[in-house]
Amino acid sequence: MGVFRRPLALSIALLTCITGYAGVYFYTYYNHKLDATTTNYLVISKLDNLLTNLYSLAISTAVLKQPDCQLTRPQLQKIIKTEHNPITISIIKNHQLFCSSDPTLTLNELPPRTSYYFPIKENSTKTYLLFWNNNLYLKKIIEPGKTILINTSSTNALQKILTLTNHAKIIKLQLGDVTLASQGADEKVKIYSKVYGHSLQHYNYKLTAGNLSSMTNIVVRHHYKSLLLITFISIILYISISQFIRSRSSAYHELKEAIYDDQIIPYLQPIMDSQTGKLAGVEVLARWLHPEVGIISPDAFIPIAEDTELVIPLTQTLFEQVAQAMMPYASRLPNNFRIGFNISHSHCNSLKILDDCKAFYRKINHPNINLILEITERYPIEVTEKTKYLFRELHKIGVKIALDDFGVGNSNLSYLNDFAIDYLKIDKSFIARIGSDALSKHILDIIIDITQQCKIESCAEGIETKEQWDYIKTKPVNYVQGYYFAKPLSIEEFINAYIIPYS
Ligand code: G
Ligand code: G
Ligand code: MN
Repeated sequence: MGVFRRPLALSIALLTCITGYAGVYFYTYYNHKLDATTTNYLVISKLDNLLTNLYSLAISTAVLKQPDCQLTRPQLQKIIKTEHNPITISIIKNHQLFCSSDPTLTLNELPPRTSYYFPIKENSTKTYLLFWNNNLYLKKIIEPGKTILINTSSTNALQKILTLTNHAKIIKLQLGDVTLASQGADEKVKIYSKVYGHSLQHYNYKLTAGNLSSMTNIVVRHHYKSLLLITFISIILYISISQFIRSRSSAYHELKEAIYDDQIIPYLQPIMDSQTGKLAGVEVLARWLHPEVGIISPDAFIPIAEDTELVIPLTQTLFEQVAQAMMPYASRLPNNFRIGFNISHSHCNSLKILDDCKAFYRKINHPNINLILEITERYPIEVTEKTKYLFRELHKIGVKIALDDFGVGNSNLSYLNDFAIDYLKIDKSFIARIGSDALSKHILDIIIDITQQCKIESCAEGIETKEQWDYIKTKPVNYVQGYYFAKPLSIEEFINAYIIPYS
């Protein structure tokens, strides 16, 4: 009972929170992956372009007839004329510079074997890219002892391509043993949400694109507002679910469990004959014996029962418990002993109460007992054919109908006729004002008058003082009830105080 309330609300709130976080994480992850893929393709196409360009320059140079440099140089210069980047093409013969597009160039030294060589095409042993003196060269061997060397000024050409996109992305280019990274990045740096790529033209390189910081880092840094919002929503959700469960289903379920767990028990308040002052009956008042809270007043749970169908089993259990407990003492009770049950207005729409009354009589099985149903006058009761039928049938089996709390509610005198009311219970608020103001006293006298005129029995509720009792004593009221005579008692207390001593 109640114990599962908090974990349930907490689980739902946590689930929402985790789902929200996961959603943001995967959204970010997916977006960055997509971004990295796009970057990769872009860079690959630029690299392929560059390499294809260099390669085709080499091919164009290889097909030239090279009788001497004088004739060859203009042709080389013509080849590079269309290039945007500063490019030099040189032809080397037997380790000597034979001819170069740049007439000022003196290439004394060929790139040593220790510089970074690697085949530009897969399975190609004749065309290399190489890094030498911070420059990038394409080296193509066209026949033994004859080489074409194309210089694209510097490695900046590559760096520029690698750095051309969104600077949050890191790109690493792997050419054989050499790794180049986009500007500002250490090539050993760890890359998160990686995407790998290869040349589309079968050049011999590998590319990685991704992010420098971890995904969690990016999510926290870029989406902290969403995370805060999700956390906030989860907290609100937790609070509202807890409240909702507490106020609604939990109260209902707790009461339902209590009814079937026999925690709802009857208390009996003695009702006295105003002539003799002796016990004439009892009013059954529900109490909830809560294992943790203790005794709970009906004001706290009767409204929940009245709003739901629980009022029916609740009343039923009181009927059964009272019948069961009083059965052994029925013959020792005073003649015409009145047992009054409070019946909700919502209960009057159901014929079930008729069966409950029959069952009660069957169980008690003694002519001494007079069953009374107290229907509060505080809420209007619908006068329908069904209710009229119900009250007729109740009368047939000897059940009396009392109008409870009379005078404070609708004071609907037509009920007296419609339901053939047998008994009026005068509300305690009129009794409480005895001796204080004349008007209330007057109203009280009028109500008593009505009962006289209509030949209806009456009971004055809530007598607490001798003064009140002395006043009522002088009036034609049949019964009295109140703390002055007795408080509501448990069945055991009632039997010990009112039955055992007199038998
Ligand atoms: O005994 P107490 O003053 O706590 O009762 C408070 C209110 O609860 C009273 O108006 C009384 O009529 C109502 N009440 C007590 N027991 C029952 C019951 O079994 N059924 C209904 N419908 N009302 C009850
Ligand atoms: O609505 P109904 O008349 O059923 O309510 C009866 C309620 O009045 C019971 O809950 C009972 O505890 C309470 N009651 C009984 N006698 C007295 C009394 O003398 N004074 C007050 N204040 N309440 C009383
Ligand atoms: Mn009552």
